[in-house]
Amino acid sequence: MTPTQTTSWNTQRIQTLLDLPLPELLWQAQQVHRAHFDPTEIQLSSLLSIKTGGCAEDCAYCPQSAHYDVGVTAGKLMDVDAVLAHAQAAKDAGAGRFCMGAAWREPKDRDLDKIAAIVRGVKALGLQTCMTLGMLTAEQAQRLADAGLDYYNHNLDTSPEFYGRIITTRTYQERLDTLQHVRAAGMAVCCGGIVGMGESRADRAALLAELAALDPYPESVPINALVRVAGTPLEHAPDLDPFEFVRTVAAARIVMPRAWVRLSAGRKELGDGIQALCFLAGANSIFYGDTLLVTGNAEVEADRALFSRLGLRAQGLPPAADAPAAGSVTRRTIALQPEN
Ligand code: SAM
Ligand code: DTB
Ligand code: SF4
Repeated sequence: MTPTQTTSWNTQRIQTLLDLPLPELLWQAQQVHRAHFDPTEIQLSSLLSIKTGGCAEDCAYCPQSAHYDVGVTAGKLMDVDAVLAHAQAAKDAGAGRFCMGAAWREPKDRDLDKIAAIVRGVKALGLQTCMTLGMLTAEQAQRLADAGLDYYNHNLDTSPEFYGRIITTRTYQERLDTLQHVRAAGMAVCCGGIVGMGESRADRAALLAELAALDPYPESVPINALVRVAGTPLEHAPDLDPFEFVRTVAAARIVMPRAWVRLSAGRKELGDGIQALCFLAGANSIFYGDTLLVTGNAEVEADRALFSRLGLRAQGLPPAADAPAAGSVTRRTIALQPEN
């Protein structure tokens, strides 16, 4: 068994976690989080759409699908230098990882030379690299790994049972096959899903069970809150109870203890209070930068202010001069207990 594998989390057990009173669930998640991470450290990933719109797939949430009239103009794969300029700016703003997305069902082999040049260039800037380009064959995954790509993002999105309501142009099994090719090529896996598409709590439990059963489970788990984009079939999806999002984050932390659990799309709409609860629930990564792929993200200045108010710091940066270290907070709290 690999170090990051867990075998015992089935859908039923995860549903039991999700059903806990929120204080119980958060307490369990916090204990797991603190056993593996500094709870004040947050990993920052910045996103860039390197090929936008016109996608052949019919993912019901996605503004980049050619099936829906959203007003996104389809573009070509960006040139290497243009991507590197965005990557440098992300690095200058404090990001540690640069994630690049393409609105493809799958990359064409003829695109991979340029993709490899982009990976090499971004790495040379001193950033970790992640790409999400759709389905990969084993050979394509190997070419990306050979170029030095650190992470590949490919989401399961939702439970196997709910999946058919969201996407009809590719199967759940095809997603699992791509993840297997990414692993076999030696890259780290970034894989998560979307909350708020009208799925049930049982569906969220089943998604987390699928993720936890990957062997090993993903190093990085993006939890997206659906961004309801006008023109997509999910434009009028019912409002999500934000505490359901917090619960999903907490359960992800518990069932995948060493994963970086990322607050992803929809973070801005969650607001500061719910984001703070998510950090208490074990989230320790965010998408950082003013845009996601085609929709807006929380602004960089707002994130800096939030981190300062919460005493959080970006991974790799020292704590602010006036911030107490995580360990000293714990010790001070203990010292305040009445002595026997
Ligand atoms: N085309 C590639 C693919 O789907 O494999 C990569 C890009 S795709 C935009 C990456 C992920 O973004 C999707 O799997 C989905 O989880 C997330 N996503 C896309 N649109 C979203 C939305 N409106 N709200 C929340 N998450 C979204
Ligand atoms: C992921 O799980 N979320 C990111 C990233 N992986 C590529 C994408 C979010 C997209 C949100 C809608 C948009 O801007 O297109
Ligand atoms: Fe295409 Fe990816 Fe959007 Fe699906 S999520 S429509 S595959 S860009």
